[in-house]
Amino acid sequence: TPLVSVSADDVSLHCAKKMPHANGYLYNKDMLLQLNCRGFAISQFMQPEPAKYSHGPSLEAKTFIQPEHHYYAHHPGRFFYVKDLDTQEVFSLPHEPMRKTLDSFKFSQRNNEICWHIIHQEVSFEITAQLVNDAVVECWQIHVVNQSKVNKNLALYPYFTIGYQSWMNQQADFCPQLNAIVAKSITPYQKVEQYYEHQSLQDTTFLWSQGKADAWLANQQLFEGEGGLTLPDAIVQSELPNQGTQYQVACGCLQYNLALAPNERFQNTWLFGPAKDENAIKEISANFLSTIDSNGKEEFSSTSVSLSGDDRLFHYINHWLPRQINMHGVTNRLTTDPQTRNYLQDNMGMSFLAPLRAKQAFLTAISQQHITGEMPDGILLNPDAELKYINQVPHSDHSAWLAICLLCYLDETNDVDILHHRCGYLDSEQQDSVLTHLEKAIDYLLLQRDERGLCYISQGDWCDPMNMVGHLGKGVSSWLSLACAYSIDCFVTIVKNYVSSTQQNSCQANVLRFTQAKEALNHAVNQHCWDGDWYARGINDHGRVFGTKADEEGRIYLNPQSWALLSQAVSPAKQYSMLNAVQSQLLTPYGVMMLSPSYTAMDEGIGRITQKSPGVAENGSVYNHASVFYAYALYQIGEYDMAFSVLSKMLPSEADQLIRGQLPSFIPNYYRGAYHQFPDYAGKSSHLFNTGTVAWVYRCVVEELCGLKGNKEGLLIQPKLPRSLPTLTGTRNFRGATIEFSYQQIEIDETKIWLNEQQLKHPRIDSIEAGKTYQLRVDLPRRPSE
Ligand code: CEZ
Repeated sequence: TPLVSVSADDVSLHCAKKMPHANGYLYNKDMLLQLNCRGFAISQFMQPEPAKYSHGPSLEAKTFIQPEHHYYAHHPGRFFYVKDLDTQEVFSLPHEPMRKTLDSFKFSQRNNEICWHIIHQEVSFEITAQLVNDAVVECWQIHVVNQSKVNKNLALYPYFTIGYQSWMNQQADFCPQLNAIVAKSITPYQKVEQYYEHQSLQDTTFLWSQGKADAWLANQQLFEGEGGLTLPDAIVQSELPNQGTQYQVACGCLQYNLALAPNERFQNTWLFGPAKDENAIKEISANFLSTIDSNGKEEFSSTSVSLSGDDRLFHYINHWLPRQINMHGVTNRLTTDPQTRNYLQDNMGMSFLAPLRAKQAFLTAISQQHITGEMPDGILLNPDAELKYINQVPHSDHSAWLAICLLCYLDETNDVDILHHRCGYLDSEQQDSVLTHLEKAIDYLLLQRDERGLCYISQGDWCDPMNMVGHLGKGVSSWLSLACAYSIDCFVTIVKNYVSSTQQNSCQANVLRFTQAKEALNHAVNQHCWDGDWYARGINDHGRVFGTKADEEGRIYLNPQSWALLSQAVSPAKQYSMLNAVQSQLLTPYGVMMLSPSYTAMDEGIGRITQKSPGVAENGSVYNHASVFYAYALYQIGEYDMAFSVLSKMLPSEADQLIRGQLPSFIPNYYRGAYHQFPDYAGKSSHLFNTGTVAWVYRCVVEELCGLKGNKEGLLIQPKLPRSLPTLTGTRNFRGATIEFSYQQIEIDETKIWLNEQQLKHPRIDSIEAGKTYQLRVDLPRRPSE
């Protein structure tokens, strides 16, 4: 068997050791469960702020989800110890904590479940984790089958981490009425008001068993004894001691003694999660059988693309990309105050899968715009939500995303009504149409420019940690200036395509003014930020242009180059040298780095980004969100081969999967960069599946590669196949219709298009009818090889 196998239903890993961090995730709107192949788990739920019910062994910091998560021996997990009662041999599943080599191992991510299929000493174990739809609880099932020819006497012990819950109060016990281990705690607080606020918290963790266990233990220290996790005293003893805890760390461990004749099977189900109290546990367990359902249930209608052969990129696009986008849309990255640019871009992705949901989100965001036109740092999703972490730092770019994301939504849906929808403001009673909100956003951006006509960066733009370029109020961002120009372009397209001609008249003055401003922005960037072969990243408070040849570190940044293509700031001659510079300085086997060389020391004129480890995150990793901007931009200028290659590198290939260390079931936010500085680490996945990348990948695939992009009249047809793909076939769902397409590159001079066997004069399907299926065939002239 290969190390990683990919089938229509799953992505599987066949070894627990070669890719120890390989992981998968399950989600529903209220929770996220990440499971790594060896049994470690990260689980979070919303109440409504993110919270945990399975903790580390000591007090943990509360923070946002981090890349390159570190696993350690006592890391929370869901494990099953197994003891052969005849030989006394003990091993643990799926791999941790004992780390014994098992006869066969398979870890699979499926749409609705994560499972392991393990065979050891002629006993097979199938372990499945699922989320119960719309409930905050993990559902675990095991099937044990004796595959040998002799009787097997086994003891099976699920050992689920509860961990350190609270420095004020924690205790755990077995509750016979519930048939569950119940670990209660009190979330620590000091202010009286918090006592009342905390009334609704689910401070109890429970492990409920469907079948009756023979013994139990809820005391972590007693569980380990002197043997530690690799051979816990409690497992060595013949029976768990049925003991709870008082103000000690809890665990959920149950014992089942199994006497299995050949072919005999044992099965059980456990529920594990948070609850308010015993009554809640009773209810959850009583309901689980009737409610168990798929997580991330396909409530979206997705476009699928298929390619003959089992290419990983296409497999990802068909099976996992919509799921990853939906996860962002449904969980809001497990925050109650998503960063504005993330919220808008995540919902740009949702425009394809669940347009109503996307619309609602856009309106929510727009209603929080300031009357000045400024979009806030963070969108509050409920009345009690507060701006936290990075949202307390002023960033300058949020207003630029409105027109960009709305244009995509309009192209997909033609929902022109949204432009007339009236929304309020965060700080004013005034109500205006969405169209006016869009104008205000651009006006705000235009106002925030310096005497050169470049946009102030404040304490960051798209790049969060670029916080000291402009904190004194002078520094400017070339990227934001270009993004502002591109945003204007999107606005103008919105007006041209989606505003009725009568109303266009009232916008005309603004369209003209904005168009001139766009030219001025592009001009200013060319004048002040062109460095001979590429664009600099900005000019800081002290007047230093950075991201240039003069810099030893951070000489070239990717984003200004990509967005100069999008905003059409770059002339053909400049474009040539710019693309060369990107290819020669930023390209690695794992994708395009965000900047290079990575910073190795703090630069107080740039900020926190230069303090991040070199090659990590914004400091010069292959930051997929930045890469996909580049891919999208390459499609706009006709560089289809390069664009496709950038997209393909977002997933591990068979050749480099050991270096990347992850499965091809999601695109991570980055792979380590600093390719020339720290080659030993380059290519390693961050394993973080929260990323603005995926919405853009979807756009790249559907609108660009497949070339099926909506507009006011219908669907434009302009496939952008790379030379490496002689054919492409697939299905696209669009405004309720189904388009079955089939493209080929052959020896002809001009593109020919057939719709339901009729040749089309224009590359467009007009007046598409919902419910209908269309057959689209396109013959494309094969381009000579380069
Ligand atoms: O966070 C992302 C942000 O969610 O970084 C992107 C930005 O555009 C996204 O909105 C680029 O900066 O250092 C920080 O403060 C950053 O905020 C990071 O945490 C970064 C992480 O990769 C988390 O996703």
